[in-house]
Amino acid sequence: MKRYIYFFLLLLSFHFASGQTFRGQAPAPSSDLTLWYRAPATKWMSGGLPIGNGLIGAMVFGGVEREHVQYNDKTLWSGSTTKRGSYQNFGDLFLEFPKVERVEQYRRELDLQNAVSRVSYTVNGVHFIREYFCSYVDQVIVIRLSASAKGMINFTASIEDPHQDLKSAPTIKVKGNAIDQVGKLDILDFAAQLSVKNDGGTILSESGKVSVKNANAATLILSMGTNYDPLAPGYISGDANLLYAKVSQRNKKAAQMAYDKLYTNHVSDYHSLFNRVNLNLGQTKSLQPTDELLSAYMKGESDAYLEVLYYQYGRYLMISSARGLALPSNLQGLWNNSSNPAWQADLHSDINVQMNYWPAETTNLSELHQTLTDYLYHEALIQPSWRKAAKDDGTEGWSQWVQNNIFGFGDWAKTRPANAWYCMHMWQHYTYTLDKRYLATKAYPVMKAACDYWLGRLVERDGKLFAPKEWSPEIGPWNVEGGVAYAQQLIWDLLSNTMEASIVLEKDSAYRSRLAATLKKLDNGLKIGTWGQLVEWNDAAIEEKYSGPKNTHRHLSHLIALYPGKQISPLMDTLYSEAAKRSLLGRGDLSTGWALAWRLACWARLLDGNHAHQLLRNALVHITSTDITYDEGGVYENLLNGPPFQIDGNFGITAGITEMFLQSHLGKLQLLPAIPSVWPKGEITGLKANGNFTVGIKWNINGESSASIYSGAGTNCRVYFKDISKAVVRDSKGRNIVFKFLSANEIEFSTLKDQSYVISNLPFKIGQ
Ligand code: FUC
Repeated sequence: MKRYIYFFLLLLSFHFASGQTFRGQAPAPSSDLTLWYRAPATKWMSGGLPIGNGLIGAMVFGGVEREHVQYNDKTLWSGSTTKRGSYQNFGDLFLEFPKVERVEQYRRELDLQNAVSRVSYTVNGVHFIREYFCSYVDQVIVIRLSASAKGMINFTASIEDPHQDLKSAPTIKVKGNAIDQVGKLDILDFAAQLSVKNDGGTILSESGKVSVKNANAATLILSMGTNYDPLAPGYISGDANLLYAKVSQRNKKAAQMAYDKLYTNHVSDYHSLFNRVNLNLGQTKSLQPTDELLSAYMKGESDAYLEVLYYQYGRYLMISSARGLALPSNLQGLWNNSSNPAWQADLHSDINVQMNYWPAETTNLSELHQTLTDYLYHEALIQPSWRKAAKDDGTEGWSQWVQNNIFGFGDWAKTRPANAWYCMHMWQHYTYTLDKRYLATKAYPVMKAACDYWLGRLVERDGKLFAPKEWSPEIGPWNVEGGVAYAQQLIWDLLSNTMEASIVLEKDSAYRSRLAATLKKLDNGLKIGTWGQLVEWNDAAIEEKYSGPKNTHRHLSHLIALYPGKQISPLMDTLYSEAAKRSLLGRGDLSTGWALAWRLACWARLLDGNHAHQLLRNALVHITSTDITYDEGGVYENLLNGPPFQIDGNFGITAGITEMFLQSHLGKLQLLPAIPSVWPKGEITGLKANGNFTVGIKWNINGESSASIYSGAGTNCRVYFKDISKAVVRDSKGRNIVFKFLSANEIEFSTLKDQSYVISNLPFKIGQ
């Protein structure tokens, strides 16, 4: 018996991983916002740590004897303009190290403040550090291996391509100190190159691998690409040779640079985006590894540290998966280790692509939104398939499908109102930036073409206009007549915004009158049903059958008007907001990952911070299943949302939390609209609001609360805050600014472009 106990205690004190024992606990990393672990990842989906530059990226496992870095390029798709295909794993880089028996002080981390992943450990008194990052500036993945003693870096690098079953399999060849990977999918050429540079010691290439012996340090550069071109006819430009030349040129350029230079290029570029928003919820930095922190959080034993980490993780993931090319992040952002991932990791448009961009404007990453808005522009107006889809529907403009590959091919089903949903993004990019040139050249033409689609498709019944043959994603029957809230609300939003855009641009007044007349007749999708709910289908029999108070379906398609739309708000009309609340209560607080995020945002829009926070708690539940599950969601130990991993949930939660601090969809800044009682004190800086305002807010239930507002456009500023009457507004020189009372809770003052203002004396209360 004693022996068993001894063995059990021994098990507790060591981690075992592929033959090594791990002992001696590494301290927490010094950087504040870091995901970290005491053992290498065993599973890609739940454990890997993602790095990326918006276009290419990798998942790092952190093995000691065998490192696995699986890499991706957002454009690597099988399929074509006529075949769905799938997003692909690009390849796997392996680094084999000498066998070790005892590993001490092991730590694997993802430093969100610098966008660097690290692995560190000690073997026989020598401390090894590896750093991994994906540079936007230099367009390469960089891996640096170093040690505390000279001559200790020994490894063999190799690359595997997952497409060996193709008729003409990709080739992997060693050329000097580099490994080339070259291949072709259905229509796309791809190429990658890994170069290895040693600092001291020797380097040798043999049998398809590159080995470094007794070096002081080594730097690996991985470059990759495809000949995908979103604007080219057929989406391909240039041949395989040109592509290879570009990829190896990029590699050579980076390989010639000192590691420190690559590192500082990367970190300063990343800081220019990431550092715009800072969140403090009074948390204390956790000294626990992230998996343990998650368990502690679930037991209610940790403070808001994990919430802040998770919030900023959404911004990190966005910067890492949505930059540089007119192609939105897909269902998995850009990370994928499979040739057939769930839903092909496609561009799913009945919620998912949209949700990927929910935090773009509000969390001050507006330029990243262009990876979606530019994509919409060329798909809607330049490439042929979306316009053909509209013609096939017997109308003009553009339309598209639920499942989309990157070559304009779509299938499964049309989700026609998604064109209006997408246009909400086109319009929001304008309302947050007030960039008129963008509105005139990009957004308005796309919006107008979407209006053309609906002007030619709406049908009249009893004096009201309805979208025919509609569907409420992804619930209930197809081809419903007589009004589906999802479609009606979105079309309402599209027509209203397009009218406003034409006013801003002072053009198309006749067209605007047409839109106005249509809007007047349009059923606006807001109707209250028998149990006080917001009706999802006007057809009473369908509504009764599918939308009972006990239906906990994941989609909230009929609540678009509440979030992300702007048709329903308790500040405008409590009749509809109460109905939305009924519907939301009916749908419940448990669902798959992304659906928790949508619920969270809706509760924030209903100004219920405690309920929104409950959804955050429900989203921060540790999941391990990698199967498609609709009823329960949460996060893996790497804090990616699922199951299975689907990145929209990460983005949706970040966007939803932002709605708890600041809302501006009604044309006024609603400060602290949904703060839960567990956050009595805090500060957020750098959020963006409609009207090109940058807003920071500091609150304290027992002290002073204030807001700082930077006016990027010099427009009037309206501020909503309960009992704002005693507020004081000052400019940056401390001069009092006179404001107008619009009500006891709302003030308005004029601003000068590029000037800052501080509102103090805000009487902050929970549920204010
Ligand atoms: C929609 C959702 C599913 C999943 C899929 C990718 O169909 O209903 O839950 O997120 O997209």
